[in-house]
Amino acid sequence: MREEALQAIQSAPDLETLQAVKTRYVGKSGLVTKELGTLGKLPPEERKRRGAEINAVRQAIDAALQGREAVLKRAALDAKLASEAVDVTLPGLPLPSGGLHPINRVYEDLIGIYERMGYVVVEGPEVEDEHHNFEALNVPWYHPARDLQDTFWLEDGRLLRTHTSPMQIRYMVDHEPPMKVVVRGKVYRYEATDATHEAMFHQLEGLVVGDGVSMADLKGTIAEMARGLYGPSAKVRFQPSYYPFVEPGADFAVWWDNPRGESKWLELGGCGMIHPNVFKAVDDLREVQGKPRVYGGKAGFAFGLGPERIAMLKYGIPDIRYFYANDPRVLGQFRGEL
Ligand code: FA5
Repeated sequence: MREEALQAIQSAPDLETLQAVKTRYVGKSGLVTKELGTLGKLPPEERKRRGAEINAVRQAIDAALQGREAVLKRAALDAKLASEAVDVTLPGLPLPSGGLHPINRVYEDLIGIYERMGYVVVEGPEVEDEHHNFEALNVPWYHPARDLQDTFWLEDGRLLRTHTSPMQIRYMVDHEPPMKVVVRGKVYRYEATDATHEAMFHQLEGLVVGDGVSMADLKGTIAEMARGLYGPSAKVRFQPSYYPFVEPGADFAVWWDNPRGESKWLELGGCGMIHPNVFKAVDDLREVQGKPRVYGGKAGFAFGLGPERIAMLKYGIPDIRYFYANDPRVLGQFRGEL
């Protein structure tokens, strides 16, 4: 029986068969167990000898079962691992990827340049009140400059901001000089659209206030931005211009050296030295909030520009309306690259 059992154990091909063999020999009513049951009928001398004999057989069988079980378990695990293995050489499933909108890419470029110069980046409300959008910026209601920026009015008397300049007021009311800030965000104008004008577009506003800030600082800052955008030989041009909230005021353009041979002056935006009336309006608002008047005797400059113009030239987009028409043929060209 010993040889027969050991033979059956060694040749069991899997754990199930091994379990059956175990039951057959050492289970409750297995052959070895039954054999032990017969001991009681033997005379004492015989019983001792026979008992030792059967126990030896049982120990041999138990040891063989244990050994075979370990071997089969190991084999089962190996087979499972092999069948569940991931083939890392298979090609992956393609993931559809989005991309940064061209305007956001231009913002990233511009903001990177200003952050390196130590500017703080802020945003602000798109729904504004008349006081921040016009009044405090030295544009009283009767002033003809209001016609320069046609306005979307809301029913409650508020409006969609026509430029990012109201954030100059908000930031100065909340902070004390010195300060270097850029504002990014959407602005809205009630005007007919064409290839270079949209009713919703973006601006980047700059504001610097401190002691002895000068026009030279303003020009140097715009020149630094131009070099950041177009390389060390970039040129800038300033022409006198009128904005009620600055004095003197100027428009600035950057020479755009285009490899496609379309080089030209790119009219980017307006700028100037902050008008004393603006500082006064800020201090008036601060006083209402119980804050000290701190802008008397300060000097500062501000500028505002439209990133759409930069993006149109950079990416060769001929019409500003393509940016916001959500045409996948346009936006698809910017997929994946960041
Ligand atoms: C302003 O909005 C002033 N707030 C800029 C400023 C800030 C001047 C601080 C002085 C000091 P303007 O209306 O020129 O200025 O607009 C600024 C820029 O926005 C323009 O140069 C142009 O690049 C862009 N822009 C103006 N109107 C549109 C439009 N309809 N569509 C697309 N871009 C526009």
